[in-house]
Formats: sequence, C-alpha cells, structure tokens
Amino acid sequence: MSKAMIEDKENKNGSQNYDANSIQVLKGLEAVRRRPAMYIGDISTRGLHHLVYEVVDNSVDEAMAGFCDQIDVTIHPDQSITVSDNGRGIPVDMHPTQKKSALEVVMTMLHAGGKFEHSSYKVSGGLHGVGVSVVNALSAWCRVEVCRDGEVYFQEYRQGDPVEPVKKIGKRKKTGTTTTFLPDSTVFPKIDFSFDILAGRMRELAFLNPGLRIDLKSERPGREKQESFMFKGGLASFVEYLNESKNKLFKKPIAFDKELDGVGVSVAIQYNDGYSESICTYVNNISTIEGGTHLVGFRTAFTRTINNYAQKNNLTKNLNFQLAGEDSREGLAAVISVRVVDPQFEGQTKTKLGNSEVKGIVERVVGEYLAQYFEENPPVAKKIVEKTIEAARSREAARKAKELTRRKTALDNAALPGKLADCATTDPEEAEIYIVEGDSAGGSAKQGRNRRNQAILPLRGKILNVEKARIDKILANEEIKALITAMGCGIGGDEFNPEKARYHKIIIMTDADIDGSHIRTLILTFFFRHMKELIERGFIYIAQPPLYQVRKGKTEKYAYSDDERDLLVGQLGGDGVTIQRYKGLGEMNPEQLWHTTMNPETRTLLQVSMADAAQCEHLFSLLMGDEIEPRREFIQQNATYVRNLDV
Ligand code: 0RA
Repeated sequence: MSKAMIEDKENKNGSQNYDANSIQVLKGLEAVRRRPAMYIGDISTRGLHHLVYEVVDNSVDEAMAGFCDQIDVTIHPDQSITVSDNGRGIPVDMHPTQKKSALEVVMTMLHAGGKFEHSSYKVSGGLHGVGVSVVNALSAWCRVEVCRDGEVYFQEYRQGDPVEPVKKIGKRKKTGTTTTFLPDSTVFPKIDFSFDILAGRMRELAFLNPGLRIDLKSERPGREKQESFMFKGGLASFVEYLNESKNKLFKKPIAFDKELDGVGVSVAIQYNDGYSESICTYVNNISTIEGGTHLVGFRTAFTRTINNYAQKNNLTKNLNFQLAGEDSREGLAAVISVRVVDPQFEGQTKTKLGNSEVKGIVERVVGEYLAQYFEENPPVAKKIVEKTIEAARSREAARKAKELTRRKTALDNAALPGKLADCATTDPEEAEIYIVEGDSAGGSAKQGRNRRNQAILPLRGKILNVEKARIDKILANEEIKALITAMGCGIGGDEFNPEKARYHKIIIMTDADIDGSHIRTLILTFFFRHMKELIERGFIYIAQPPLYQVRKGKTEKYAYSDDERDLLVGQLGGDGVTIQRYKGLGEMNPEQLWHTTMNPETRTLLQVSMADAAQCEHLFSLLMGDEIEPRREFIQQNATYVRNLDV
C-alpha cells in the first residue's frame, strides 16, 4: 500500500475528507502485515496453508455461482503457489470511487469483496473470507492474470503494493483468473507446503461442489506429485469416502439437496456397523467443527423420524426403555452442507454456526425427506431401527457398567490410578501429563520430570482399539480406565466435561518406531472418539523424542530427523563422531529424556489440531477400522501420518 495512506492513518483529524471506502483502505494491508494472525489465525503451518485456501475459495465462489468448473492448484519448486480457474475473471474496469482498476481494488483493499458481491453465499465471518488482499499483503510477491473480453490483464505486487497499474499483456479467448504468490518469509517462519494438507482441503471442496474439478500438483524436485479431485456424486461420494474401510449397513447413501427460505441444505447419510458417530458439517464450504444450529436441526429430525417410524410399525413393542438420540446415531456417517447468506460463526474457534433460523429449516427439510425415504425403502428403514434398538440395549448395559466403575471409584480413596505419578500443582492451566509407552520409559520419565507440574502416566503395551469396541467394553479396559480417571473430565455424551480436564497439556510420548506410532494412533483415536473437545481446545500434544544422539568427545547433540543428524555430523567435523540411533524411549536415561523431550525450554511438542475434521474421520477409521489392506497401504505411504493432522 502506498506511503501516503499509511501516513494518513496517523493523521486522525486529517485535513482531507475520507469516505467510508478510503477509511477501509487506511486500516488496510499494513494492518495485515503488522498482525497477520488476526487475519489468518496464525503464521504456522495452518496459517500458511490458509493462504492457499483463501485464493481457492474465491474460485470456488465463482464455481458456486455457476461460472467455473475447473481449478488448478500448483506448488512450484520455490514454494510459490498458482491458483488458476476458468471463471469469468475478476473485473478489471475502473472502480467508480477508487479511480483504479477493480482488480487492483480487490487485490489491495481489505474486504473489498463486498463491492463486487457476486455470490450471495460469500462468507462473512469465520476463518475464511478475509479476502485475497490478505494473501497479497502476506506475499513477498504476487502476480495476477485475468482473461476477460478477449484480453489478458496483468498486475504484480510486492508485499501487497502494486508494482505498476493493471496492464494488457496479450489476447486470449478463454476467460479466467490466475493468481501466483510466494508467501513472505519475513512473515512465515517456515514455508513448506504439505501436499497432503492441501489435498485434504481440495478433496473436501470437490465433494462439497459436485462437478467441480480441482487438480493439485507439486512441481518440487524429488517430491513431484499430482492428484485430481472431481466427484459427480457430491456428498454421497463424501460419505462413502468416510465409510471407505467400513462394512456398510446398506449400499447406497441416502442423499438429497433442498432449498427452503433461501437456505440450501445438502445431506448424505450412510450407516456402518461400527459404534461411533461421524457427522461432518459445513456452512458455505467451511467446516463447522463445533457444529451449531444445522447439526442440532439434523439430529432432532433424525431421532424423531426414526422413533416415529419404529412406533408406527410396531418395531419397539418389546422394549422396556426409550430409544435415545445417541442410539440412532451409532454407526452413522453423515455429511451436512448448508448454504446461508449471512452466516454467524460462534464458539471458541469460530467454527459453530449460530443462525437460529437454520435449525428449523434443516429440521424440516431432513424430517420430510427421511420420512418419505423410509416409507419408500422399508428394508433400509428396518435395518436402521434394528441397529438403533441394538445400540439402546448396549447403552443400557454400558450404563450399568459405568455405574459399577463409578461406585468403585467412589469407594476407593485413591480414585486416581495407582500408576499415575501426579504433579504437585492442581492448576490445570500449568499442569501437564505425559502418557508414556511402557513401564521402563515411564520410570525414566518419572525420574526425569519436573514434579511440580508434570505428571506421568505409563501405559502398558497396546491400549484397546476403541474404533472396534462398544462403550461397555471400552470402560472395562484397565488402561483406558486409568486414562479416563487421570484426565478427570469423564466420558460419554452427558458425563464428559472438558472444563474438568486436570491438565491442559496432554502429551503422548511413544517410541519413534512402528509400534510407537501405532500406540500413538490408538491413544489419539481414543481422544478423537471420546474426548474430541480436548483436541479442539488444543490440549493434546505429541512429544518429539530424538532419533539420534551424535557424539564427539564430550559433546552430545541430539537429532530429530535424518537431515538434522547429517547436519550435526558435518558441524562436528565428521571424524570420530559416533551416532547412536534411539530405538526406544527406554534407551535414554532420565536426564537425557528430560533434556531432549520434556524440558519446556528445549523440547518440541506437536500440537494435534482438528484443522480438517473430515480428514481426521477418514484417517482414524482407515487406521483403526476393519479393512486391513487400505490401512497397510496407508501406513507404508505415510510413515509420518500425524503430520496430516496438521500438528
Ligand atoms: C466479481 C465479479 C465477477 C467475477 C468475480 C468477482 C471473480 C472473482 C474471482 C476470484 C478468483 N476467481 C474469480 N473469478 C471471478 C464477474 C463480473 C462479471 O463478469 O459480470
């Protein structure tokens, strides 16, 4: 942005008059560069990838408006990104008040999008929708090519400032917009795009916008990769993807699109023979991890319709207890996508839909469609009711089991598990717990820790795979019981309360081998399925033990990757250097464990986040589900799959 504008900002009682538009300009791109996290969440992996989403979202808007069906996303060798679409092209005519090309206004003014409102479903809150000008502001350079009216228009920017006015650089019959940008290394500490993270979002967008093709390509040497996403089936394909490795209760997903009172509602439903509920919800293509009114409306309609059908057809006559909502959702995989003109986002992470009118709309649309579907497809309806009744029966059994554990812990004076070495502080904000694989590493961790605020819970061997067990069996498992009591926040719909979590850093520490990663996945699956909000609140971390000790004489250094090892060997001068590969945590003594993995001053923790809820759903069911083949394939391809969780 120009210098004059910045100076004007300081000039509060300025001698010049500014209209609303120029005031927007004044608190424009400079503010973005000063506080990037305000606009893109953070400047870590997540914020970096957010830049790409922002640009792609604009092209998807153009697709939703019906003018674009192809988007290409390319990661170049220098980590610059190109997003290209075949839409109408960003307008280039003179902006009436700004006296410059509309393209320049879009690229250099914050929230200039409103002026060109072309899609009634443009997002006004939440993480997305901050505008492509934010991406421009946070880029070392950015180049835009617009093909419109037979011409090719071009403009380039440096850290958001135009290099020259928009100019014509050629002729082209086709229309579209191509944006290329290089994230600014003075803003982002680490610039390395993850193909998998981008692929997760592109796949999701392709599911949510049936018929839209998104081609993702990495041109980085040694890491060339390409994937194409296009799903004619839309949400039906999405739900099949979520259920990929599961046994389905019925083959064809129940799916529909409806519009009521200006709200577009799309839903797809399919059951698997598992025990968890996987509902992915979206508002205007944005994942609403915390749910909201659309989810509430869906659940209400769903439970009521199943209950009505069961009663009407006399299917519950031998039951001496009620069917509950959670019963009807056991093994349910569903995707709900709504399009709302003025979405209100609420909640801790602004991913909860607040619009109250949406509840009733979704409830009505879903209720009407499902009731009719059940009438027309009695075998499917019967299967769902039977599954619901079975779930209700086991809920009864689980209730009894829970009562038993509760009574037992109430009688026990020491309610906390015996093998937990608790910390002194009772302030959850500063309390940490290390969940450690194996008794021997647990012993070292207990000796090495800071007793004041670090608790240690050793888990023996593999914990139960919760993906394959019902709640009553889960609650009977010793390792899991220890985990639940240590966490202190209870478990299961009505009893789980994240406010009661005894630690706000829950750190999973396992060996850096295949077994260790399996155990880590088992523990993560448990949190994901039964204490999801702890992940959403950012309480779950993964410890990073070193892979190597590199030693020369008295100097001991630790390497956390092969690259780092080679670097250290080089630094120490090569000759006489010994390298020890750590196969397990148990090989480190308490001091080494403290220094490398537990000392807050020197350790690295990976925070587990739910950036991509659908990808997590798919990942966990894939890793822990019934079918062995896709899992084996996945583990082989993704030895470091936790990174996919955007940690
Ligand atoms: C406003 C109006 C029109 C197109 C667009 C915005 C537009 C924006 C982006 C951003 C990325 N790709 C895009 N494609 C289109 C169309 C105005 C008209 O032609 O009438």
